[in-house]
Amino acid sequence: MDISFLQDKKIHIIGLGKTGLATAKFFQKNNFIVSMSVWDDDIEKREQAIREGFEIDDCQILNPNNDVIIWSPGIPHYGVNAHPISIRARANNIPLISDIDILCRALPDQTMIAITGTNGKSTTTALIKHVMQEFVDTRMGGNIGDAVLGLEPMDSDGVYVLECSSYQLELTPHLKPHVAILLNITPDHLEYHGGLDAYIAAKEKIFANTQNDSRQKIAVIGQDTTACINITERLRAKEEWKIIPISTKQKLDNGVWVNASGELFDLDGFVVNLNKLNYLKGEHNFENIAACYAAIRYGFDFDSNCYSIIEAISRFKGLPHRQFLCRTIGKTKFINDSKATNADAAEKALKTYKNIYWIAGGQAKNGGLSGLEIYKDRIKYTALIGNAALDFSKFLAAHEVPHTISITLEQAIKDLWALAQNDREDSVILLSPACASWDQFKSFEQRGEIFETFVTTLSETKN
Ligand code: UMA
Repeated sequence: MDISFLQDKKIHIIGLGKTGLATAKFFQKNNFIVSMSVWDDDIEKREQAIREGFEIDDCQILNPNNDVIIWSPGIPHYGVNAHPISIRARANNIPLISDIDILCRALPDQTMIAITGTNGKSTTTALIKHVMQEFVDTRMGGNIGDAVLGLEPMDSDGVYVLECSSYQLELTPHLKPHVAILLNITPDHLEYHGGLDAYIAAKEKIFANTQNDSRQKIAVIGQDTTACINITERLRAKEEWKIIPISTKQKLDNGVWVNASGELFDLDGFVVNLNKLNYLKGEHNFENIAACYAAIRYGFDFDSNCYSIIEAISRFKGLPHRQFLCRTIGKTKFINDSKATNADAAEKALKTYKNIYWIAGGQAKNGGLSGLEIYKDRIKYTALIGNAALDFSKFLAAHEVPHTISITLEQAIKDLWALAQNDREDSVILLSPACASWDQFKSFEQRGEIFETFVTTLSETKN
């Protein structure tokens, strides 16, 4: 990695979460090239930073000729909530940049795949990493959780797979991916961006620059949301990208699409029926698969055919806690969807499966289970846990959904397994709580891990 463009600069790292800490450690190792300070509004983080030998500076005085500010993506930097350091930076004409921007400048020739979208970007990123590593050395980072400057170095022929949030895209003017993927855009983070137009503009920045080399640049764009269709039109007019549209809602003559029966088509015709895959279920996952397939099939020239891509996709088990198939006993599948902390997220799981033994409850969100009653024919029985159990019980009773109040997760699994074992049809025991976890667990991750632990202890014999 060549960071000589930063020679003798003063780096200010703002925010000491995942991004800031990894970035600070990266520059600590390279302190012969740059000097550095850090800042976080949380005093405990500042004290910890001092113990680790970092200089603290809240950038009261800035030098436009010499200072570089690496900004953590979650810290507001415009509008009424703009952080004071961002205001001082703007007054001094110092741009705020992300850790990803440093990576892009330090590795100008490296192949990069960037992924964004409102929904599905983490699964798509992890899926692409899973498939790409069959063919080439690959690193994955960005919004998915691993800050990019903390990733292990690799050779110049390796590929970075970067999940980019709208926050990060605004801070990354040097992003020049060979393959850029925009899955979908629906309203999100509007308070941060100050409105839908600004959010869409941030997402569109994934296509702002193309790498100045001879390779064809590929833009994979979902056609199932209006904002993305409009972006496709704008991009077509510029003729810088080869556009591969994708859809799970409409037939596309020049793209990758999935029909109502789950059949995936590419530019040459039928490829595979995605319902045959063991792990990635549901229409939202079909969009993720279509994006991954399009990116690798049309963005790279590996010694592979479409079936080796599909074969690798078929082995991807999904992200932890997101409709993750953790065990199958006889005709029953156990699905950990602990990440479903609200009704919208639980809906994705309820519409994916049939004959569901459902675990719901926890710390309720506004609206509770409202809207999910339309899936009652798919739900065989529900076990309710946590603080929401009583209210949810009233809701389910009003909609004639059979249920019990199990209180704890362990009891819920026992209650449902006792019933599911006697079910002659294929069934799923689904943890998709539509609630936050904090009444009974530290996090949704812990809730999912405990679910999986209990499930592994179940015996295959009948009670
Ligand atoms: N802080 C301040 N002042 C403030 C606000 C925060 O000093 O006014 C400090 C906090 O005390 C904390 C740090 O800033 O120490 C947090 O910075 P951050 O919010 O940027 O979080 P990181 O831990 O650096 O994580 C970020 C992404 N978080 C956000 O964008 C909110 C992570 O995405 C990402 O995984 C990580 O960088 C590594 O790239 C998470 C996320 O929620 C998953 N993303 C949003 C989403 O997916 O919807 C965009």
